[in-house]
Amino acid sequence: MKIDQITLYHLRMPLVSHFETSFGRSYNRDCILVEIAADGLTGYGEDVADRDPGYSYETAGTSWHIIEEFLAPLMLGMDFASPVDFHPQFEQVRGHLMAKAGLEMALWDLVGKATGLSLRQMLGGVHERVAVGVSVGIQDSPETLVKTVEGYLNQGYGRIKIKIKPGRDVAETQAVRSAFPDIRLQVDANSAYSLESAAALHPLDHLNLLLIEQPLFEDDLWDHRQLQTQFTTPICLDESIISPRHARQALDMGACRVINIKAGRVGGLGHALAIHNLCQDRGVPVWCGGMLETGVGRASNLALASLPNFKLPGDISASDRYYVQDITHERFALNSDSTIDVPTGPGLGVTVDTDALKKFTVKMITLRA
Ligand code: OSB
Ligand code: MG
Repeated sequence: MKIDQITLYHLRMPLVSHFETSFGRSYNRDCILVEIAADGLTGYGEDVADRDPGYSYETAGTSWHIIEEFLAPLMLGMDFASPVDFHPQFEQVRGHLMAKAGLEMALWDLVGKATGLSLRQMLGGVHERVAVGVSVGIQDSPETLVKTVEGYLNQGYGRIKIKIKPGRDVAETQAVRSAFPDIRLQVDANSAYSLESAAALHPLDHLNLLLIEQPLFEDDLWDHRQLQTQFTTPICLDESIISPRHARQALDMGACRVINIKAGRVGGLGHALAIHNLCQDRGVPVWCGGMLETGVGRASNLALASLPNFKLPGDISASDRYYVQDITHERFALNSDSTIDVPTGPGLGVTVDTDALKKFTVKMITLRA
């Protein structure tokens, strides 16, 4: 399929409630929706770079620049037989994995629409519904956190993740664990600790957590290995795993026992699939992370999480946990067994609501071959 047009939409969508992590508090969520056209068909992808460089160095602004100046000029006029042909063509542009992943997702959607296959079928997913949980931001106090968690448990979420940061970690996690002794619980520090300051987290090792996510800095693979030797709870890496090579190296050195896979973080679904396969071969469980996606990115996450080695519930909550109004006509709802159905239509299996798209677009550009 020969790509003849690429349109970028910088979106800013109000969140149902603010979301606070160790790197800050957000009331809105920005991203770039990518629309590509070929053979009279349109494919959509979500570039998950946010407004601020808090989770990673990439922002909606850097993505815009890299796509407009470098990636789109390469992609326009290119002929793709399969989405797995994407990555080798863009290796001359270093890094900027979220920008690449947005374009690549749009290509999977486009090829799916051309062939009639759903993304789940193209990736080799085996489940029709996937187990999900909810990621709970830092709250004002342990008491409010317990109340917020209770609300999500009442909605039917079977796995809770709480965000932590230095000084807002052990008391919070203990409060949730004593209020709900049997729930599936995990924590995420988003790189807020050093090997030294992470000593404060030792009490967490006795709270029966599923995992401790990304305690140390993104480029501290070796220190994560040192920390893992001190904890019986599995360490899970998110930010540190930016490619299949990083996944292999992390497993080789024992830096983690679980991997959170986000297609956006690793440059796209092709690399996400490669990391899944590597972990499966090594008996290492993975789960699907989230970036507060719109319906477009959520559809992609659901398809990815339907692969067999996604052994732990994903950060893929129902649409109403994030947005009153989404940019897709489809909304995703939680089933009573804490699962969400994987879309079945061609490609991502979602349709874009053009009125909502207009409403949330702060900037737009169309590029042609
Ligand atoms: O670290 O997993 C993370 C949201 C934005 C950036 C990073 C992270 C998150 C989440 C939310 O934890 C997951 C979701 O529900 O989409
Ligand atoms: Mg994380």
